[in-house]
Amino acid sequence: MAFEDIPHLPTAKQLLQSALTRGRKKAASISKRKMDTPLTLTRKKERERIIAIHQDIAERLKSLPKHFPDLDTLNEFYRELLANDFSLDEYRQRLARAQNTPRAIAAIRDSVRGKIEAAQSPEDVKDATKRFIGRVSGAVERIDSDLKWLEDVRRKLRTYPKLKELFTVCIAGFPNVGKTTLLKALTGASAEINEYAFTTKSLNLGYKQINARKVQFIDTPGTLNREHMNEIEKQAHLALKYVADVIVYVYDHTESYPLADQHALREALEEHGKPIIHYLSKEDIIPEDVFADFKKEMNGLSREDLVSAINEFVRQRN
Ligand SMILES: Nc1nc2c(ncn2[C@@H]2O[C@H](COP(=O)(O)OP(=O)(O)OP(=O)(O)O)[C@@H](O)[C@H]2O)c(=O)[nH]1
Ligand SMILES: [Mg+2]
Repeated sequence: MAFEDIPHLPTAKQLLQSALTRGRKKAASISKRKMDTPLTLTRKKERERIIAIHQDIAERLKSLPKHFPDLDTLNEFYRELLANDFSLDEYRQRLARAQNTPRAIAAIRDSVRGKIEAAQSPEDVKDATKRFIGRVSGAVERIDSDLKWLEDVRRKLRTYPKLKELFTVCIAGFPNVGKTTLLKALTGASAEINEYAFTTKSLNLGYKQINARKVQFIDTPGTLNREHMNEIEKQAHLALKYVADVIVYVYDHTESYPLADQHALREALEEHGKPIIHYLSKEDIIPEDVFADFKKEMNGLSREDLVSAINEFVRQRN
């Protein structure tokens, strides 16, 4: 999903200015031929002007559906994020309106063209062009709010995590348990690690080649608030729901959060119906027997065993 490639949208005023400039240049480029009378020369210039005006607007607006995501094929992760920020119906309507404007302007151009051909004086030809520009201005101004709205969408889309369509492992768990540290150890991704909770404020992504296949890792922020999720918690929730093929649930036996709570969050994650690997962090600072018990009782894995466990899921998928 290359949301960052969506071109900036002009305002109605900019769209019109650019088209008029192009029309003016085009008209100026038509030079008088020997046989031309003032009337035939004016006709030629105005004909070319209105064609250029339409073309300029069409070029800017017709590519919109190519750049803006098609809701029918958009990954559910992004569709739900978008639906959370904007009305999808409104999105469809506004996009369609902007996209259909060139067709409306082409119809105006064609009707004005007849008037240009029929005009009997250079003044009448220029009058026809003036009326054309008036009607085009109206059509463009009518989509001014659509363009502004779509520009807001474009800016928002750029802030969404740039996920790839790959086998995906989501790393989840309580705050401060070592999720980002694990991501970094596995993939070398650069991301902020701190000794305090809620360090991760956006989805951190990392990639690792596992068994000749590129695997995507998503480090989610500690998802604690399930009632009123903030933007990042929502992204994490949607990644777990729609993107994850496997969840690595990070347990921390050192301090902080009671184990019962850590179990409860893991159980809540089972709602997604994804395989969950139990991983125990901070192996280096917890007593050996605690680690051994975790391994036995929870079918828990150390970092060493983790990659081969993920590898097994990747292999099954192939
Ligand atoms: N000794 C030791 N410390 C660790 C290990 N993993 C993480 N830590 C420490 O635990 C703290 C939290 O690590 P993070 O990786 O930021 O934890 P997180 O789960 O991503 O935290 P949030 O993003 O806030 O949810 C940091 O001080 C890390 O250095 C580990 O395996 N061993
Ligand atoms: Mg983190």
